[in-house]
Amino acid sequence: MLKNITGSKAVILSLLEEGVDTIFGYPGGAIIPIYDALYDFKERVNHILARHEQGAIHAAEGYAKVNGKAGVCFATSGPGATNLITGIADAMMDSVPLVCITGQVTSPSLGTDAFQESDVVGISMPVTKWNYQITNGEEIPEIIAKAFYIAQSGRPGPVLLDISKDAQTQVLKEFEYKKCHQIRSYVPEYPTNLKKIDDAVKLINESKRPLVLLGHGVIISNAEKEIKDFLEKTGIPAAWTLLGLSALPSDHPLNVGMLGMHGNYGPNILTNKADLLIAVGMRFDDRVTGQVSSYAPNAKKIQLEIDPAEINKIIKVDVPILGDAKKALTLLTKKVKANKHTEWIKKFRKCDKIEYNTVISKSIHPEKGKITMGEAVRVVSEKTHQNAIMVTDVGQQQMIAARYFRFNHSRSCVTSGGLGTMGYGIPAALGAQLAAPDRTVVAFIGDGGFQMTLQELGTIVEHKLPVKIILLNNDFLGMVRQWQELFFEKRYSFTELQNPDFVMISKGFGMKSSRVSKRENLESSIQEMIDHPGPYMLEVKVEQQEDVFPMVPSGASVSDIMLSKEIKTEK
Ligand SMILES: Cc1ncc(C[n+]2csc(CCOP(=O)(O)OP(=O)(O)O)c2C)c(N)n1
Repeated sequence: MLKNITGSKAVILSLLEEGVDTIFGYPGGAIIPIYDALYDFKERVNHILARHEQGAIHAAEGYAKVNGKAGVCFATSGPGATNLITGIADAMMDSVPLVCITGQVTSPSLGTDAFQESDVVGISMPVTKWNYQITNGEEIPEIIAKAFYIAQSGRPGPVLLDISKDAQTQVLKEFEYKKCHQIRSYVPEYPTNLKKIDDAVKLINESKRPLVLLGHGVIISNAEKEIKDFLEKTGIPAAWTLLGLSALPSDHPLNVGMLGMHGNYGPNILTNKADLLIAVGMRFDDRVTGQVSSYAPNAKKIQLEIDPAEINKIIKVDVPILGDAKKALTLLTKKVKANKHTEWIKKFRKCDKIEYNTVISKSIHPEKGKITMGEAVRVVSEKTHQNAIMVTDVGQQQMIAARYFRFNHSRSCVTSGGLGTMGYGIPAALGAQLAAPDRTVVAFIGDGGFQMTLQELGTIVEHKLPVKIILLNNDFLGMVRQWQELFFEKRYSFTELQNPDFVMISKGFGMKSSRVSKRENLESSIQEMIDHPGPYMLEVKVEQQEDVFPMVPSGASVSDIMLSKEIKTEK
């Protein structure tokens, strides 16, 4: 037990007790004491000074998504704290464990509109899993222990601790750190109900056309092996949500592709032909279900879900199985009959052919015209042998990357799913690289999103992180332009961008960079980028008005998926 240490030192020691070795942050007046304490621990903690608090928090998210541990983020009060809010909301939507620590004005001045005072506890309340203000330094170890427990247990999420400046400078009588393993009235995980497992087994054994919907929960619960065992025993095809991407290798014979608005043709239309859906760690997001009233009308539904709030929230299910996906899958696999669904899987493969001929071949192997986003993604994927971590920003490039990048390993897709936060990609990529220093990290970024957080190129260069940034530049806010084209009579209201010289900007930060606009130079440019040992930004000038297809128009049924502007679904 230590005696007479400051609250600030207690913060750092508590983080060390939790095994934290990387912190993303940005200092300011109200958090100077904590930064001062950090100064003595520079050898043990790698503090990454972002160039904007939004950069720090998205980097912490990228870090957490790749290694599964909580990302840690520091910011000062007022504007520092409010700059974290988008990232906190993003982490809440995507179940990313974060512990954010903000400095706050001294406790006597709380509520007086003191300089740089903002009520960050109030502001972040709806977008945190838990938040708390510390005004008595003695609470620091216990509250930090709780923060890590809450952020990382059950359905993970972001926690914010707001620590007043006087609590940081307070001298604590004693400091002892005890990890938290339980909190009264907080149930992170329910034990698996064996009766429900039996009910599910019966439905699975009877089903002729079952489909697994594989979500982020599979990755969060480290259930990659368990889902594979389940699929291989039952012979059931599996489709994934955007955040479930990479849980199952792309080449697995039971992998039938992506669900949702820009997902694959087969899993979308066949959702409505299935007689059983088995949702594993996914929350029936509107981008996946399309019109709810016409969703999967012929299917019974089983839902494996850790968060009771997600059961029956959007889709009424026949058999809810609350608890950890890994445990439930193990039980299910033991009890289900071995099976094959050869004829049913053939239907998916038939759809794949239709999609390949109408959409995919044109997108990834175009013969003429400007470079397409799809072919750039394909080449990067091939040249990294499906082993890279793929990071994206938000928009067309995100959907194209999710559709065409291929994976051998789990935890290899880092993207902003629920909130769809432009500006996420560059900082998330730097966080991902810090979490996996030995892996190749490639980040696909649009020209709009690039300009939202490009300041983090400086952070990447400072830390010599060998991130490869592929800027897919169409000189448009592409995804919005696509909606304007399809649904607003081509009235391109404020979506064309007057862009800067991105190569010059990147070079200004000290990052090696180049531009490619001709198909014949694409492969060699990408190879050069990959061979470069340090950070690299490759600008690819792509077709300006390419659309992402297939597309389930917003609010339409998944059966109404469009293969192109002209081709509607043959039902
Ligand atoms: C912070 C934020 N603002 C606005 C949007 C709305 N939005 C979604 S996609 C998009 C266009 C993105 O354009 P760009 O970054 O160039 O990527 P592209 O779609 O062309 O690949 C916009 C504006 C958003 N998702 N996030």
